[in-house]
Amino acid sequence: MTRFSSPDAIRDAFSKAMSLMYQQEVPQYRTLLQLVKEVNARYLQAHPETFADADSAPELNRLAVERHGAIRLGKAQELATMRRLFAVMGMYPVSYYDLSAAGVPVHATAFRPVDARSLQYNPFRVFTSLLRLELIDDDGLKQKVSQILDQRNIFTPRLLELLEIGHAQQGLTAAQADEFVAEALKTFQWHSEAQVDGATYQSLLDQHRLIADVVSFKGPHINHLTPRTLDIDAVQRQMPAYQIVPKESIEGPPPRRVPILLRQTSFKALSEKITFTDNSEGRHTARFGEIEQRGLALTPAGRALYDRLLQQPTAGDKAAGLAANFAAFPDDMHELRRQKLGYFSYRLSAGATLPEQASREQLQSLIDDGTIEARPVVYEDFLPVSAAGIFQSNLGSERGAAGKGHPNQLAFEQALGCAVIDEFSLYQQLEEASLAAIFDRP
Ligand code: OOG
Ligand code: NI
Repeated sequence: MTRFSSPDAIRDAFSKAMSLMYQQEVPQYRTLLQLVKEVNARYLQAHPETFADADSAPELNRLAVERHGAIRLGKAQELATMRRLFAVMGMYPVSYYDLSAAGVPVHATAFRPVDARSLQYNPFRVFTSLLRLELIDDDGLKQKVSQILDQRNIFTPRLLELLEIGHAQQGLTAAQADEFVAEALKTFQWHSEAQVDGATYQSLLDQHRLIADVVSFKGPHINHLTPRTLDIDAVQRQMPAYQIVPKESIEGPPPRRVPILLRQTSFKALSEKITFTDNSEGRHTARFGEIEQRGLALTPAGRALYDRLLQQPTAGDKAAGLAANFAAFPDDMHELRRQKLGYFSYRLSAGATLPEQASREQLQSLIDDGTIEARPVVYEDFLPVSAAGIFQSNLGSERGAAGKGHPNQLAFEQALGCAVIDEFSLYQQLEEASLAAIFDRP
């Protein structure tokens, strides 16, 4: 029997290689990593209870390796192959995100690990969006774009071979996995030589900056990487001291005692020199760095409340108004659980044994008497309104017209070649499995 590398190990190697590559390509990202590391260390010093459990080593490790990235694809076939590429690393498409509501002509999914152990090992995710040609209203340009994209191949021949080999063997050997990581990385790397001439670039840009970014290059360069911090307000405050220009405001919920979902901010995209096929030169603004703080995963009821409060008009100052609106969202672990607004994972407290006759109906009293502990399940996904804010802050002011769209999940899944996984069902399963491990005795 040949031994194969585990998908977790390949994902871990890939995410580390990607981070190294991006640190070289975008030195400000290296600075950002340093800042986040310092802020996290200070936070843990000030809050030693954070990962105080005996079994918290994996969580600390997770914090150190955790990040997400994003790419923007041009055509269905690219997305379908990307799905196979990510599957090798144990990453599957979760959730459908419609960005067209915010005037960004893409829809998206996030490829990520789905089971608890893989998430703990390395939760690397890639937000992957697909251009929606049908939202370009200029017919001539639309035709030109599809011609350019038709001719593009963003994967190396060897990578395609390795995908076939992996499929036939049902795995990759260690040597093949190394080669896979190196070949896959090439798809995500930056090319300063555009695959269009200067005039074409300009016409794409005039339609929408995003279209220029997707169509003008040989590959879907990784456009940002995002480490996870325990204190995003501190990172946001300190960025200028590190010569990093932060986005004006943090996306997502306001600061709270119990963090929920996801808060994100970024630094402004770099303006980079590029050369066109006619040898003329220009500048392109696409690549940036982002930071995020993750909190409790919300149930559909919690999410509905979040969405409602986020959309509520704010009085006066935006940040203060948002905080005032969110006063209606319980900010206490016990209350969040009692009102079933979030998902929790349960386990027996250290040294505790479950009474003989105990059943799920007694969950609350077993928590009250300290037999069982409830811990918040971390949100692993993304927020479309935040994502649109991140897109817009880095694409600069809107140019041209991107038709306001409507979601089209079916078309996205046809391009992908499968249905996306429902995020709520994953969190529900996690909670359920933790209860089953306590109560379903043989
Ligand atoms: C993706 C923006 C979405 C996030 O963290 O919400 C995203 C992009 O700009 O391509 O990464
Ligand atoms: Ni992001």
